[in-house]
Amino acid sequence: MDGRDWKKFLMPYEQAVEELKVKFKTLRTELKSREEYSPIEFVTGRVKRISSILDKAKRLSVPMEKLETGIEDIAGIRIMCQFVEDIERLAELIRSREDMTVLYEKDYIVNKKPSGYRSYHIIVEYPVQTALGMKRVLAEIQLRTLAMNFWATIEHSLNYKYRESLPQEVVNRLSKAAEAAYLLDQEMSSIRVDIMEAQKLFEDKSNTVTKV
Ligand code: 0O2
Repeated sequence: MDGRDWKKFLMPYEQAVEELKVKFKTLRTELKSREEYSPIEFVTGRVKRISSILDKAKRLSVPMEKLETGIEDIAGIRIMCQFVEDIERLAELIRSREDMTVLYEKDYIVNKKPSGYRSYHIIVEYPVQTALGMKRVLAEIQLRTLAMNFWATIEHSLNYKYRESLPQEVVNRLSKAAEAAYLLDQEMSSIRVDIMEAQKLFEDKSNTVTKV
C-alpha cells in the first residue's frame, strides 16, 4: 500500500475513534448527571500507527489483505475508571449497547500478562457511515483503572526507549510497581463507598456555587 492507499484504508478507523470518543464522553456526562457518579473518569482514543500495524501483522502472520479482520486494535478506545468495580459496570453498559456488537473480551485483570499488564479489553464491531455506505470496523475498547493506566503508560514508554529489551533491573522495578498498583486498587476499593460519597458532596457543592 502506498501513502494514499493507507490514508483511505485508515479513514473509517479514524471516524470510528472520533465517534466512539464522543459517545463515551457523553455517557460520562449523562451518568454523572443522572447518578451523581460516573464509572468513567476519562476517555482517550487513537488510530494505530502504520508502523505499529505492520509490526503486529508480521508478529501475528496476518497477510496485508486480511488486516481488517486480523488486527483488532487499529481503532483503539481507552476508558479510565477510578475503581476496579467500575470496570464490570462499564463492560455491562457496553454489552447492552445497540450501536456496537461485542465480539469477545480479554480479561487481563484476572489473567494479568507476564509483563504485569492489567486491563479489560472488549473487541467490538462498530458500523460507520461512509460516503460509500456502511462499513463495519473492529475496535478495541480497553477498560482500566487510573492505577493500571499509570503503570501501562510508564511501561509502554520504557519499552519504546529500550526497544523491548528492557534491562533486568527495570523489569524487576516494573514488576514491583505493578504489584504496588494492584495494592493501590485494592485499598481504594476498600474505601470506595466513602470516596464516592465525598465526591458526590463535592459535586453538589460545586453545582450550588455555580448556580449562585
Ligand atoms: P499501540 O499501537 O502502541 O497503541 P497478545 O500478544 O495476543 O497477548 P496483543 O494481541 O498484543 O496481545 O494484545 P491486545 O490484547 O490486542 O492489546 C494490544 C494493546 O494492549 C497494546 O497496544 C497496548 O495498548 C495494550 N497492551 C497489551 N499488553 C501490554 C503490555 O504488556 N504493556 C502495555 N503497556 N500495554 C499492553 P500496543 O501494541 O501498545 O499498540
